[in-house]
Amino acid sequence: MKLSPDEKLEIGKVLEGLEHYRPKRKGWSWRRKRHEHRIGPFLYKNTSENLKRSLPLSAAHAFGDIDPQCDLTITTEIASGRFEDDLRRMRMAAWHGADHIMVIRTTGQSHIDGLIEGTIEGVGGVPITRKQIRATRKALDAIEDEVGRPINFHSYVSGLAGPEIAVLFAEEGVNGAHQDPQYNVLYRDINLHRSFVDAAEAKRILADGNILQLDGAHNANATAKQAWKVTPELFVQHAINTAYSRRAGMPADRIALSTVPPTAPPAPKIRLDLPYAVALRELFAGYRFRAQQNTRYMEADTLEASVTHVLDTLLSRLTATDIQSTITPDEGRNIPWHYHNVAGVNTARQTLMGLDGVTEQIVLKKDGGVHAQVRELKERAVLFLEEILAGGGYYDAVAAGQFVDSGYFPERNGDGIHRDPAGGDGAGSVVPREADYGAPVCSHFGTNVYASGDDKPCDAIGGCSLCDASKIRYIDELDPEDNVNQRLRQPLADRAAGVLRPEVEKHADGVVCATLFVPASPKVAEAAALEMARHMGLREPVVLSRRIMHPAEGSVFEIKGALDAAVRIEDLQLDDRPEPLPEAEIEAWVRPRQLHVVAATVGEDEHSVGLREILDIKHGGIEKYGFHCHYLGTSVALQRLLEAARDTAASAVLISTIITHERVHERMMRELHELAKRHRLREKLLLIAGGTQVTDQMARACGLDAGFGRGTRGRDVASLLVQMLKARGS
Ligand code: Z97
Repeated sequence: MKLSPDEKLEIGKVLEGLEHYRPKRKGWSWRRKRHEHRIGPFLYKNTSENLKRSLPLSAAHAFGDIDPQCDLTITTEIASGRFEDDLRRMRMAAWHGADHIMVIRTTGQSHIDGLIEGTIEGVGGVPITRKQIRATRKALDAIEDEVGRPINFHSYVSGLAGPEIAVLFAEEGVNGAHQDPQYNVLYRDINLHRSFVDAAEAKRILADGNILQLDGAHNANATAKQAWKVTPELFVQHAINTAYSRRAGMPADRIALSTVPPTAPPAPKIRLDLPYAVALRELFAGYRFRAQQNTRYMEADTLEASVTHVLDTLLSRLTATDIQSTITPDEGRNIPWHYHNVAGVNTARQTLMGLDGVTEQIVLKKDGGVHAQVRELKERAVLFLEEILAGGGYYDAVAAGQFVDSGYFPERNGDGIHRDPAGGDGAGSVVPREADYGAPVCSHFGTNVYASGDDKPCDAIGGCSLCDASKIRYIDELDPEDNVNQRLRQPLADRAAGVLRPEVEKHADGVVCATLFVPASPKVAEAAALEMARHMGLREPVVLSRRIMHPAEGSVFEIKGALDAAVRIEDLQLDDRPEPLPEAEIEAWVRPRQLHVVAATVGEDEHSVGLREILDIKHGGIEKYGFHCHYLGTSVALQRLLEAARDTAASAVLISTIITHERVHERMMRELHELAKRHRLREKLLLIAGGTQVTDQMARACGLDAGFGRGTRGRDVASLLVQMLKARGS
């Protein structure tokens, strides 16, 4: 399957022959770092290889459309609830620089007791099935070819089906996974013993599959009432999972700690979070870090969330993270939409490029305040560990509610999570292994009778699904209603009919978002905003975010609702004007030629602002490209303009005419053309008119070379001048 940038990703092609598809590569990929990397006008210090195709940051046009890629892996979490929608979102995110795509599953899939087949639609995610994973990997294989960089696909190994899920991931080429038995225990009430036994097996499988593991410590941060107070415990959680992973056979560089800067403004974020990050780096030297964005204090305001994200990313750069997560500002709002994903990815990309090389200029103080805070955090973590030992070990500590207590250890609040070691899902399901136990796949922790000689263990059983893909059984979706073919019906029918609908959450769902400011007190304003949204034709409007501007003066609301609008592409009037030439190309042609232009408003027209903006360098007027502009003033006689054009040997005359009563603007244009002809200047001069009521068609009908209306920028005029002068052989 090959993607072409100007064509949509065809889900039909992804599904075609899916039962036989094998991933192109397996295992985790890091970006290829470049230290001294010249890109456009700059020398970068912390970049990786450029992409083959991408969409640069908006400001890039001022720097030759460069798109430097930072050296950190960039994560985004995609979870539309339908895998076929997710694939398009992944492609968009990849074009903006994401190369670690996490697909969150149905809420609480850890509660599902085994692998499930058949894709049912999830609440905020899709359950993990072979079909969904394989389709995703297949699409990502094509997307990574399109952008020119490996893309890591990530999901979760948890719940009672953990080891089975790990096998599935290893078979299908999933590249990264969360795996942490403490997550099962604390957040999903799965039996302690079962969780740790399963974890050893799952970790072994992930290790053999070269899959990067993320732990689950960040969940304490997201759950605790006061996230900055669980910091000592976070170190302990990282340590338990890391030590356990090593014992299960994971190499250090396949273990990534999932960390979150614990606070957000108005807390004094950097003062609290920096020592935390430094202590973590010092304690876990040699391991990889995945810096998750702080979502604990993320409210509905996306701008506020973005600022926290920028500060999080600053910490990542200062304390050497390997993966920067960009969980969208919408995770805090539970509405993971693709354009917020892209905004999150761009926040990280923009921040990291802005911080390029910063550690060569700024060093963290090793003494004083930070040092003392680092030491204190470590001491509290050691005390936490000592208390576990004194209390009889990990199981007893969990039973006693030592974890996710919102006291700053050793202070305690008594609100920690208690789990009975003999209780929870799967309690009593762990049985001792028989001495002649034979594992069904080669990756296995512990006794396996087949693993005796030098041969692969599965040789004894005629191969396993990890070594021989033909052993994998592919089961398609079983639900006759909720399956991809049914769900695609409407979108494909729309496509065939040339119909477009707006989209936010799901393909062509008609959802739109609107921003409304209402000048009243908050309650009145909110009710009014919803009513106004209904007037706009939005069905079932809901307020997504509200911000009081002033208790009496008014509030601003972000509202979403459904708009029943289907637009036929064939009915659209498309702007067929060509894109203006790139700025650098315009300047390179104009500057050496010393071109002159005369300009004025004509007739009895005193409206000079529009024309001045087209000429003036300050707002991007044509002066900027090297045109010598002779502005003659307002209400200038046409005769005078032509004399000035002759005196300066100008290439063009630009007139502005705003007043239109009795069609005076058209008369001015016609007269300019006639007068230039009479003076035998017409061939030498380009004659161009501008004004709010002027159109290109009108200006040409009046004998001029071009006309520009509302919204014209200097670049549009300069570009056309260059093209016309070139065509005349100037
Ligand atoms: C992140 N936004 O980026 P369920 N194991 C671990 C987890 O953290 C999770 C699961 C399993 C977050 C991810 C929350 N984390 C979202 C260590 C989920 C899977 O029980 O199937 O819902 O969770 O890390």
